[in-house]
Amino acid sequence: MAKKTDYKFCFGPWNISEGQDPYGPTVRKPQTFDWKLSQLKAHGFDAMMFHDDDAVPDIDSKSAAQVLKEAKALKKRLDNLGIAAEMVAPRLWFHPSTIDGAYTSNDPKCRAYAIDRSRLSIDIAHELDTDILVLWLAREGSYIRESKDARRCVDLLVTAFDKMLAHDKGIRLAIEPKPNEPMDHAYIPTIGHALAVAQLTRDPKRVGCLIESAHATLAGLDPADEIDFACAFGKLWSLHLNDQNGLKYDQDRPFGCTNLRSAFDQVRSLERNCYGQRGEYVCFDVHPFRTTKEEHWMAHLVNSRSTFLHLLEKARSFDEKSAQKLVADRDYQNLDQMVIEHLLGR
Ligand code: GLO
Ligand code: MG
Repeated sequence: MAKKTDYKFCFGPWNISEGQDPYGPTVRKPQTFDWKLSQLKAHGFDAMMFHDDDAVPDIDSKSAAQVLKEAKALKKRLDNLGIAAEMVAPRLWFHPSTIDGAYTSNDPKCRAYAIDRSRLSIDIAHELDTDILVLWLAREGSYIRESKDARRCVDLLVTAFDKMLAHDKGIRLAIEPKPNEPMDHAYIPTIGHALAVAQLTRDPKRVGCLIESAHATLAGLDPADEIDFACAFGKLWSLHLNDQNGLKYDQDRPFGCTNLRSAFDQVRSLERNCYGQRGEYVCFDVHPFRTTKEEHWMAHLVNSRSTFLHLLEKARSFDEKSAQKLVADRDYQNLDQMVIEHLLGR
């Protein structure tokens, strides 16, 4: 029997969020970075994900030398605590230069800013000893079709990725697709798009993807099928598990919160693809409900991890033999019921 994976878990500092939404301010006082790190360890997580400016705050006001000095100091702190850095992601959606997109901005100066900042993020990743640069292409899309040339934007994305790949021979780019929000339409909405663009770059084997459950759902796709698709290419290098209740704003609900069966299918798919056996982490990109009190602030992360582990038990104890018999007999009706009863614990 194949060796069972011991999964490793992580989250990002932004997942301990303060409750701001477009209609109201924060409702919890910001926590210190040290508190977040201590919670991570205390609750059985192994690594943290970092935006470049989570690792080095106020990054745009600092020289490259200063940024790298601070990244080095952070690495020391992480080492002392036994915490790994899972990835670094350039936050290319806050700065005035990224208002009209980053790599696909119509303004060449803005595109240059985005590429420079991405190269600096790669250097931070290097200091933090991770070879994964996550690219959530937040503003690479349009509000109206006529504002950008979508054909040219594909070229601009490839140009940007090529510059990153050339900057560091060891870096791998993990594209995190999302179909909409903040844009009306994004240029890389699905894993298929991400892996197709990877083929146009100078080193396709260093361009892969990150799947977020909610983003797949927003694209009208099944997250488990997206996982299988990415794994068929050996390109699933990171993962943001969470949940999403239908086609509305990106909710980042706790894993399994809305569709337990879909969560079960995602875990099954991870298992059959041996996700994690090449060092990949299970990350939860989840946010607390706005109603959450400070004393319950870690619950959405702790619960997501616990649901994952319960579903892992369910995936491993699923009676595959009986299931295969039903498949052979094309008795999907009873296969369906078998899954339901298994999830109900009968
Ligand atoms: C937003 C994304 C975002 C990214 C994060 C890492 O919808 O899921 O949370 O995962 O910024 O780049
Ligand atoms: Mg995400």
